[in-house]
Amino acid sequence: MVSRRILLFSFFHLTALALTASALFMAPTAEAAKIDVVAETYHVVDGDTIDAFPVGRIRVADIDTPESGQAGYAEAKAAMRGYVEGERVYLDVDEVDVDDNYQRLVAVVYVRHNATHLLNVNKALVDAGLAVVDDFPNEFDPGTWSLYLRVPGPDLPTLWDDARIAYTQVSADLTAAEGALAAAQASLADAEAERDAALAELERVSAFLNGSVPAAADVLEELNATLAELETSELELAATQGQLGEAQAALGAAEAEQAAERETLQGEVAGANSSATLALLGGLLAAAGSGAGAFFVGRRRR
Ligand SMILES: [Ca+2]
Ligand SMILES: [Ca+2]
Repeated sequence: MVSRRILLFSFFHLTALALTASALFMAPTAEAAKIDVVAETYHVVDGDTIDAFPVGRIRVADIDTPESGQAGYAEAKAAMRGYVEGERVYLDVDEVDVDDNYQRLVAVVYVRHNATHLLNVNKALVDAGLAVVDDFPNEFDPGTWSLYLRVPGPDLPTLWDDARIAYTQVSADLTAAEGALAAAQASLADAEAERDAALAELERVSAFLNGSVPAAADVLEELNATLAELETSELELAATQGQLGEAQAALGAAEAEQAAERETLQGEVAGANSSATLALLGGLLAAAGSGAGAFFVGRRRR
């Protein structure tokens, strides 16, 4: 949980600043102002390294105790456990660097000695010959350390409570941030699913278009062919209509000729008829003339 560790250190920086500011502002005593944060020790790593809640690993400032396997290691570690294990520790944090290259908080560690004073554990270990001074360039000057720091008991629990409240708030914020992160991840997953669906739809439409455009081209080609056929048919129709017109004209001419012929024939027939009628009339008249003569002759004989 890298983010949790970063937050924890951010929390520490802010808390240390806030508590330093409030301690300076309250200024219960000049010495109490040295205490930046209060923590609870839950593990002693060795003579100069401890773990405490809520600040995490602490490198005890400007002293060295023997490493594992070296003479004095066990004694130094046992002495540190005797001072701080399970105890509330009062930390003067290095305001120059705050933590070291291993992200350990650099601090002078105090424990409650009595109602009015804290014990400087760093100096106690040096004085007992369990640690040596190793004066790093930082806030602290081991030459000025006194074994006891005047910090009346009632002054510090408030700082501790502030730290605990602040830590609780940071934890709640962290939980909320983790919730928000989970929600954001869920939203991202939803968005990815929507994107995938959109891509699939796009692919489907593309496939459809790739299939249908050639099909549409085929249909267009067929339509063009049909149109060409229609144009040809129209030309043929026009030609046929022309021929039909000529045929009609020829028919009209033939009819006119026929009519003229018929008229001629009728004239001849009529002429022939009138000649015959005249001959008949002549005959009749001739007959009538002879009949009348005979009649008159007969009348005269009586
Ligand atoms: Ca400090
Ligand atoms: Ca120093």
